Amino acid sequence: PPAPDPHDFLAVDSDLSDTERDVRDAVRTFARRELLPNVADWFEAGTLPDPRGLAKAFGDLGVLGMHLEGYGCGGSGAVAYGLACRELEAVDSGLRSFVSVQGSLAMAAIHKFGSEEQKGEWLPRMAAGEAIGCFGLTEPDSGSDPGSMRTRARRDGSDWVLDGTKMWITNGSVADVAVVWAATDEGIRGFVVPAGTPGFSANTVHKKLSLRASITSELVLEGVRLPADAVLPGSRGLGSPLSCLNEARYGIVWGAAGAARACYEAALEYALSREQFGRPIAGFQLTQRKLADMVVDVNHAGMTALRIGRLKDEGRAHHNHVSFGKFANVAAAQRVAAAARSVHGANGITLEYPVMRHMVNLETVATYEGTEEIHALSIGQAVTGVSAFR
Ligand code: TGC
Ligand code: FAD
Repeated sequence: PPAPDPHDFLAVDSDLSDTERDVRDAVRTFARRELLPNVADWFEAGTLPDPRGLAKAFGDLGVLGMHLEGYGCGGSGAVAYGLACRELEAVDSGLRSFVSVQGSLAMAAIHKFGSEEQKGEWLPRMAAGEAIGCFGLTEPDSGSDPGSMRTRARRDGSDWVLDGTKMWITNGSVADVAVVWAATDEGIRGFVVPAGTPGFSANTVHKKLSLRASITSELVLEGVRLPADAVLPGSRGLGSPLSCLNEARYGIVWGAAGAARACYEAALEYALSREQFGRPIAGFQLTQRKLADMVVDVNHAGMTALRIGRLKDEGRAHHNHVSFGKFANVAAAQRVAAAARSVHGANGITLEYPVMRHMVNLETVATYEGTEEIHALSIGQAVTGVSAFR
């Protein structure tokens, strides 16, 4: 049998279909040509300089809402969507986030719970990247426990009036439309809030040390008056936003595998070319131990992602499978990024190499979409039958 390929040790990608491989190659080519040469500058600047151009480019590539059916969306399988996330996050977690928030959160909420009018109005434009969406669940005082949210929507005649604050909202200040979750007398419901609505404003969060090539915002809702048809009619209770989170968390399962792969590949290349004590540092046993640990983590993450993807394509992925994948793969990526950074020595602390950028991005990835602890508790509940959340 052929020797293992260092770039796909367990030949995980040989289990992909031709269609899946085509998606992988198209997104990889785009990401390496259009994103990779710029991402360090965007990260250093702490912003995305042209979010509308980026949205349009992602729309043209076909990755916005690519796993949703109809309304101009791609209708791809779960594995194909995961591969797109993997290739984007191999460049930067912030770029995968852009696609996750648009397709798996904002568009998925409208797709799952919206009326025909809402779907027809927003989904084709969002799939094309002509309209940017955001998803407002987290609040300053409600993060892991979104059920404690204070944002309220009350009826006033046939209108709805929303008051509250959302925090840490990706793309909030560049969005054309916000899907905002609010407590009502009928439980938590989702609302479609166009950006120009009086009383709605967004402030960009600055001084981030992680996910810098991404726009993060506070959303302020002060007496935002919306017509009766602004509510997502199918949304009822906390389970509605949580079901959208499953979609985005699934993308992170793959994305983290991509970030891990990028760090491992950078470390391997660096270790083979960097010489100390008269030979490449790849020849030292301690470096080889790091590379061995990395390649195991990268391949475990890849297999986990593909397994959960196949379950999802068969309609058998429970949300605790997704928790398993997010928990395992983000932790694996964090280990790989930290080890890869050390292999790079002083160069590893700069933006000339991708490793520390990935390492600090992964602090966000371990926090958003359910922290490491929340997913540990979900897995703990799944295996014991006992809830330890509260
Ligand atoms: P709990 O009583 O357990 O659940 C309430 C209802 O929801 C159901 N449920 C789920 N449904 C679908 N998917 C899931 N993952 C679900 N988890 C729970 C549950 O069965 C129940 O249904 P029902 O019919 O019985 O009412 O709720 P809890 O208040 O105890 O909270 C559970 C907990 C802690 C797991 C949940 O609140 C949680 O996941 N917290 C983490 C919050 C979070 O992940 N926030 C993410 C915000 S969005 C974001 O970060 C975007 S980042 C940008 C990017 O992705 O790039
Ligand atoms: P907290 O919930 O306050 O948690 C603090 C610590 O306490 C964590 O270690 C946590 O694990 C631990 N903890 C909490 N509860 C328990 C428990 N029961 N048992 C054990 N430990 C516990 N949100 C959105 O709605 N939309 C977005 O687009 C979005 N984008 C984001 C982008 C970025 C860059 C970041 C950093 C966050 C984003 N978020 C977004 C918010 C994100 O989902 C929350 O930060 C996350 O859910 C955690 O909430 P918190 O930060 O309030 O931490």
